[in-house]
Amino acid sequence: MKLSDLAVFGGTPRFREPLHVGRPHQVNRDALFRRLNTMFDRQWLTNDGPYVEEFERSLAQRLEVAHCLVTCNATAGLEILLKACALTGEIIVPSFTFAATAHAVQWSGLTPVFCDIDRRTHNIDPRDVEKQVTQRTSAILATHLWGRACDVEALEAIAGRHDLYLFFDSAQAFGCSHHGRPIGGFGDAEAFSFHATKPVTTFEGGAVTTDDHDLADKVALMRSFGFADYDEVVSVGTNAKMSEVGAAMGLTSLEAFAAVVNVNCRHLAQYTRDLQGLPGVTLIEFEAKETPNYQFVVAEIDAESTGITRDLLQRVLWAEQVLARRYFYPGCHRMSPYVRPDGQPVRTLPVTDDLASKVLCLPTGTALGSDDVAGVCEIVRYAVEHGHDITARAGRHG
Ligand code: T4K
Repeated sequence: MKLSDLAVFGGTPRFREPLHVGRPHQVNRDALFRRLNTMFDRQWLTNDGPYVEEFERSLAQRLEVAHCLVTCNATAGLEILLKACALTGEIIVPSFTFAATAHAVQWSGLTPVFCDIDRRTHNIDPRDVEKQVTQRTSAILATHLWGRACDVEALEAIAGRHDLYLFFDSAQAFGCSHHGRPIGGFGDAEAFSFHATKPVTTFEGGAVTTDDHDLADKVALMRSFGFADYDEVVSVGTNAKMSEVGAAMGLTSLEAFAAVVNVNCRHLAQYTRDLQGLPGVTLIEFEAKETPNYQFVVAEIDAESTGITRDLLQRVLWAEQVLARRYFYPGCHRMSPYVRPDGQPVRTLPVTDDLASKVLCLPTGTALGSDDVAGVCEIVRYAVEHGHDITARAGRHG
């Protein structure tokens, strides 16, 4: 292979069709259509229908939590949670997370206070969390990034010491565990996502899980206009219900979950093998004693060792139709709704900034075969082994 064979320099793209970081997983369509037929026969399409109830029961059992309340998406679930607890002032959140974590706080009229992360785990750093606690802080909202659990115990201790609510954004952590216990029952409550790209999907959807009976009652009311009964509104509320179509898909998708995790796990093992020994390319690892869902293949690209920046490597890959993603660049603290009027972040977050310039998520999921993974690895290996030459040539071509 020569440099000019790379699509970024005019060669033919390696893949005819784009490879996405995560396409929706296939489900058993016959099973789904059977459920939809039943739904039409029952003439019950939404508002706590039988599929929603069945899906909630299955989830609560699986997550070993007293209450599971499904919602139209995770973002709405988080917003309802914040509202249900009547929070005020500041909520401590990681910056290195999907924008929805911060948006749910800001959208609720609260102030997100961004925290730095631990370099090894990519999760919120409890030491920095404690430094950010003020008189105005009312909660910590921590993300289990990539499905790897936060330092739950340290966060619980901080929340306990300062009398704060503790929530987890578990949008990426369905099926994952912490010290062998399913994520879902930690803190005061957790919120999951069942977006189209998730290992369990309801097209759009989410869930709030909690062991707190009062909180569960409030969330249930608020996701359905505050209706306690017909004509009886007892709280403010919104419409964050999941439809029966979504829940039917969720139940069907749940049946495919183990197979999806197996495929993702196999892909990660292949990436790890094929990229082994490549200087400056590190894949994040998952603890074998936990139950990761392996939804993300996360590489850290160290430009000093590779001679090619993460961004240029991404350009090389995109040209080959490998749509690798810079999740979660640039970090919420640098996104325009959250910066100061002069465009600068309110706080500097050195670890977040460093990782936001290094992380590249590679394609995985059931839409990929092992030949696809091998092809992606060949491109990454070639690009890194010729990092300096590619950088020089890209510089000349702009
Ligand atoms: N908190 C955290 C920590 C989260 O990660 C998320 C969601 C949330 C909260 C909010 O959850 P929800 O309110 O959405 O339930 C995607 C997902 O849209 C988002 O749900 C997810 N996190 C995030 C990590 O990834 P984008 O901006 O990358 O979306 P998009 O459209 O580019 O999709 C990703 C890939 O999937 C693309 O390569 C295209 C492909 N795709 C997408 C869809 C929708 C398909 O092939 N088919 C499809 O139908 O955010």
